[in-house]
Amino acid sequence: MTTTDPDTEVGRDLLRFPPDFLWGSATASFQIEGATTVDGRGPSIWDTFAAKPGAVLGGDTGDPACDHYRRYPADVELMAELGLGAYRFSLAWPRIQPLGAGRVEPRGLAFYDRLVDELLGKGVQPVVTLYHWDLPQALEDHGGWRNRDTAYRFAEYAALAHERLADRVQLWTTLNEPWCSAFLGYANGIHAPGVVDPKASLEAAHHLMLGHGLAVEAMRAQAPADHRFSIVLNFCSVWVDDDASLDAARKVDGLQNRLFLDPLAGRGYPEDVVEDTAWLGDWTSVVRDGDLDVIATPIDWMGVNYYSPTRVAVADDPLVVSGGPFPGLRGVEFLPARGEVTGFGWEVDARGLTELLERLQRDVGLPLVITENGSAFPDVVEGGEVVDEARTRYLVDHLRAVHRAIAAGVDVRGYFAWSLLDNFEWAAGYSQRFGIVHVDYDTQVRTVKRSGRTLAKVIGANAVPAHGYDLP
Ligand code: IFM
Repeated sequence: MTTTDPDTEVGRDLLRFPPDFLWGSATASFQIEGATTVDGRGPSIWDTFAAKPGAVLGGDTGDPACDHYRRYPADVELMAELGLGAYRFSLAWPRIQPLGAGRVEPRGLAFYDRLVDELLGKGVQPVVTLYHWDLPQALEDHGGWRNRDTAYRFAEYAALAHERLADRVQLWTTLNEPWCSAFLGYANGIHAPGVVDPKASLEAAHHLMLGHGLAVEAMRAQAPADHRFSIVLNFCSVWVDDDASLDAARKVDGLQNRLFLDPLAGRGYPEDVVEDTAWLGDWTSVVRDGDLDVIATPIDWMGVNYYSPTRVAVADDPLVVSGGPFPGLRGVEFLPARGEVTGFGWEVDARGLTELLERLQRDVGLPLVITENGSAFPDVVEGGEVVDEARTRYLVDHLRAVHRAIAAGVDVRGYFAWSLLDNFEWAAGYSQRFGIVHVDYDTQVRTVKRSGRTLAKVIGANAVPAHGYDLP
């Protein structure tokens, strides 16, 4: 590949990123905060779900997680030591509105005030996600995202949180991965609230997207001109071995990527996905006049979460229900991962990220930020160190993939490693470690892993090595 842009020039040893590239790491409230009953926080669907026997591996819960609610100053100090320019974190809606509507809990807002001030004091730019899955349980008691009303409650909450932090936070994300909230939460129920109702999961997806649009409208109406709004989607590159399987790839791409991308881009819900899922019943009856315009309200950037490619093939029986979280998916077989896999069994192949970014540049045309990318491996602390070679390779290989996309002309503005800290990995509890910083859950001691030190060097150089995994 040749490049003419000096900012992304391929040098002999280093692949340089654009000068104002945003380097950060990401977390989410329920995964790290702990303190789930402190300072008036209301219960979330994840508190309820984790309390159900068998729902979360090992019976793990959100307490104490990383005890970040109390230890945030030390964690911010760590970010500064790593040289992070930005930190992506989420607000816990039930800390701010314990019942999801009405009464606001001042101690919840005060926590995020303190966190934002601490970040700014250390020169780390806060990037706020409003919803990373911890829906107030009181809203779920009325149907959660299956209920249209939740979209309006979300917009109210977004507006009040934004108003409080607007003088210090410019970069905002509405939802993290609505695919997961809708389909893991309501289609196969492996995530909170644990509902198994595929048709309702598509209705939930619509209400999530409506909530996103309403929230952007509400925040934009009160925001200074320099505020930038976004949504974060979890995309996958869908790979097949033969042409006969291309239609299987279309179906998975439709439910994973286009169902969310197309309405944001003003194209409405993809007709083929609506047709593929029609046998579940007409979920589009929840789409009211004007909803699609609200969802397509302009945003300023798109958050991209990428972990792994997905391999599929056409199934022998076109009507066989594929199972899993994809509502209404038929005639598709999911193939096993190939080559290197992570602790979760996810295939490691950074080519999927370059391919995805190039596709998003064509399909969306917005500035892109990698808001999550990372890998889980079973780390050990030895002699006070964590030598996580596999995660370090994953990190550097994926950064090269990002660089390749930038060199090919894709407008990528930043990269956030998932995750700053090992944390509560949802249904897998604490069994999967994604952190660039190790957390000892007994002592809460943090140990920066080799991957964390590598990211710090990458940030310092604003470049990744062209070959190998070491930076001076
Ligand atoms: O830990 C999650 C995160 O909350 C959302 N994106 C994927 C990560 C790894 O599974």
